[in-house]
Amino acid sequence: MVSHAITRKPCENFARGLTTTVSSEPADYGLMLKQHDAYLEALSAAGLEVIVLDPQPEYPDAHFVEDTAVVTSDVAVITIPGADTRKGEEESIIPFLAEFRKIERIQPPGTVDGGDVLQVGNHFFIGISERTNQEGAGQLGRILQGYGNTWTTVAVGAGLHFKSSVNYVGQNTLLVTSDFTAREQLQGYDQIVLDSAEAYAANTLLVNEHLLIPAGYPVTRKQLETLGLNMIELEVSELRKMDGGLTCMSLRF
Ligand code: CIR
Repeated sequence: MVSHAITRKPCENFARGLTTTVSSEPADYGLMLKQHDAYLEALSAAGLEVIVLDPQPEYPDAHFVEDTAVVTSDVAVITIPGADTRKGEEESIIPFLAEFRKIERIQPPGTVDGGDVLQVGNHFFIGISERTNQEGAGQLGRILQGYGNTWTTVAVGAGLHFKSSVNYVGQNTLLVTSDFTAREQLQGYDQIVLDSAEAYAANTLLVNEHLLIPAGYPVTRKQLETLGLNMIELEVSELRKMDGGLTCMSLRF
């Protein structure tokens, strides 16, 4: 069970953040705030005390707080985000996490985005991606190991982050896109394999027996219903335009 979430209100210029998504409509701030508010409500409904930090206009991607830290029951590991425009976002999160956890830090030349790190019990999958390098993954893994955890790296071929493609939905089950099903590191878990037209729905977030899922993915919703969890569907149109997903907008611990 987790009890807290740290989030950050998106800033007005959030649409200047990084994105590879081609969209006919530019991202809309009013709608983004509405979707963000609904997300905060869903975290509260899952039993979390939600901390909302102020927007950071100098970092248009800063509401994707997940990328700035990896928080376990023992420690908060502050990352160095892999994208140049995001380096520095992690600094302002430190005092808030320091109230709850011992702080450790990734050191250069390591880079890690929290979006590449998936915790399943005391095991951590660390994706090697355009954002998370081998050096950063190794540093993170060794820190986590020092607190009694295990870890493996996984190559992220497609998609922004590991958790753009793979997430844990409880009951020893991973929700995975088809290109990850055969990965050696992911064997030993049951798998729910996403319909290829619904790959974005891989970014589903399990919080205390609640599943926050993106709206508009009916096949995935049906597949996930078999788990018997409380499902909360959330609109994500503006988030998606900026390559973001439901896990990205909070640090849960
Ligand atoms: C970026 O490209 O860094 C942001 N526009 C999206 C980050 C999404 N974060 C995540 O999946 N953890």
